[in-house]
Amino acid sequence: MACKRGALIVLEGVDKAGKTTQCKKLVQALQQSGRPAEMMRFPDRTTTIGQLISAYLEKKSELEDHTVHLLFSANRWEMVPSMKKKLDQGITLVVDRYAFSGAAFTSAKPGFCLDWCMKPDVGLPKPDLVMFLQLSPSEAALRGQFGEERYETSVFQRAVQQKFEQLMKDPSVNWQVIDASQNIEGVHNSIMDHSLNAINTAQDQLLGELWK
Ligand code: 2DT
Repeated sequence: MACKRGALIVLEGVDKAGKTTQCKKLVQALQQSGRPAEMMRFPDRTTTIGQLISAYLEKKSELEDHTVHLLFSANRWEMVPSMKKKLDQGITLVVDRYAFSGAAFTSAKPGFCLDWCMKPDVGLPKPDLVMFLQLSPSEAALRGQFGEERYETSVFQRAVQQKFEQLMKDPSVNWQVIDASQNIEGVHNSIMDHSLNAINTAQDQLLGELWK
């Protein structure tokens, strides 16, 4: 490594937990403190694969459940070369959803097991830190109606939450649970603390491989 590598930091959580807001604030705060950082999100709806996923989520098209699961995974794999390049250049990547959403959402559908759902993402760049923004379904409901996209119902979100809880039992991943019921600044401060730790630790370590 010519320069110290950036950290791969992921934010996960159920809908309304504030992931996107917090990703943006984290990137801004890191940049302001002189640490190169960029935001990414999955699905990345800008690529050809991402457009197929986006049409499915907007209910403009139907896709078979296994097929769309593999497309979500392919949408991560297609970004891997550019992710590795940026991390090598010392840029910290702050990612809004990753393979954990992939496994949690599909395995919440009938007929899917978590193990099968994790398989296509085995070997992806392993996050140095995964923060789960924890918000109870009742608190999420207070933040307003769900949107119109596929998966945006309280019944499905509860099933997804249970799958996330199973994924968080895996000690090979650096999970940190963040209380997302605090105000925006409070949540941000916790996220910033964990992120600075992860950035310091990651710079002297090789990037790992997820679930391997
Ligand atoms: P956003 O609202 O954050 O754009 O998410 N999803 C996401 C999956 O089912 N599998 C995946 O691999 C990922 C990354 C979660 C769009 C929806 O897509 C779901 C919500």
